Amino acid sequence: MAPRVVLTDEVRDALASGAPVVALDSTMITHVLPYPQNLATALQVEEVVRSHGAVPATVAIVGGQPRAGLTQVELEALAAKGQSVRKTSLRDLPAAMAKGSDGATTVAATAFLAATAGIRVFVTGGIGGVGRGGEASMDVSADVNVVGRVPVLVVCAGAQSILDIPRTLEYLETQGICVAAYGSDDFPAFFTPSSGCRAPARVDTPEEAAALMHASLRLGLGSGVVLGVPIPEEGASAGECVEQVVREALQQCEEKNVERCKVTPFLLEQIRERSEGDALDANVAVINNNAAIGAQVAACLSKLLQ
Ligand code: PSU
Repeated sequence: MAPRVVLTDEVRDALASGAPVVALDSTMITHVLPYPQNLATALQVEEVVRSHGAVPATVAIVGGQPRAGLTQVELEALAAKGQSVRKTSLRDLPAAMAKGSDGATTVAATAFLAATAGIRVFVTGGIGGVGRGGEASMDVSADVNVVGRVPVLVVCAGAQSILDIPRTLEYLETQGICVAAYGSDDFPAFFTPSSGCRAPARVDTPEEAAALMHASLRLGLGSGVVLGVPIPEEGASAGECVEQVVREALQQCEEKNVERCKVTPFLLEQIRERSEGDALDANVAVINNNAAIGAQVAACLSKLLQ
């Protein structure tokens, strides 16, 4: 039987020798950033990971095959195809494989495939969570479920404030997922450094973040860790502009009594229409920053695991 996740030689060798490896998701490339900025960012993020001493492994489904580590030609193809590549969450993996199609992996699918390949650290932009009105619509991303099932540390800038962050944190708690904020007491909300919700734990260095994951592995919890890294200085003002749009849109929803399940789509549409450029700048700043911190955490963790 073919290996469950096909690795590049570089990723396989790094894992075999216990060297640090960082998984990266592909939805960021196909569904979040536009072409050609998505390609430039994907290449840059891999370079950031390398410059901090880890091997990058972008995860995607290519021709029905789950992969960790893509060639530049494959990254270029994925970036050019953009949203025509299917956004592939956990439930979509069997169909993508059976049909031999391409798939851009979400946080849920990437975390699962990374864990299957033996990769312990995964860097992304933002995680999915409980949607506004999710208590009625049951709009809960598989992201916050899968991280409860696989031993992977997910480095992200939190969940966007278009989601219901207090309920997202509740859900993470129910799943027994260790959640920490990096250099902050508050859990971040992607475009803004604070969601207004306190994070259950705080770490201030890559060593401390790696120690959390190491403890979780030693306990055999079987679940992952979510590390929320606030948006860095260089993306902060663009992020604040997007956040302002979200706040105004939320106000409108309240005034117009918009049905709760329609709030998230409305907010997303408002971000797209009113602050696309700022959202792009903020996304790029976030992903590069997360990659730098994630690679340092992976390097510390690989030492602890030796
Ligand atoms: N939120 C973000 N950025 C993202 C996503 C969500 O701020 O890129 C993407 C990720 O791929 C995430 C997915 O895993 O959306 C969640 O989608 P859903 O809610 O359908 O599970």
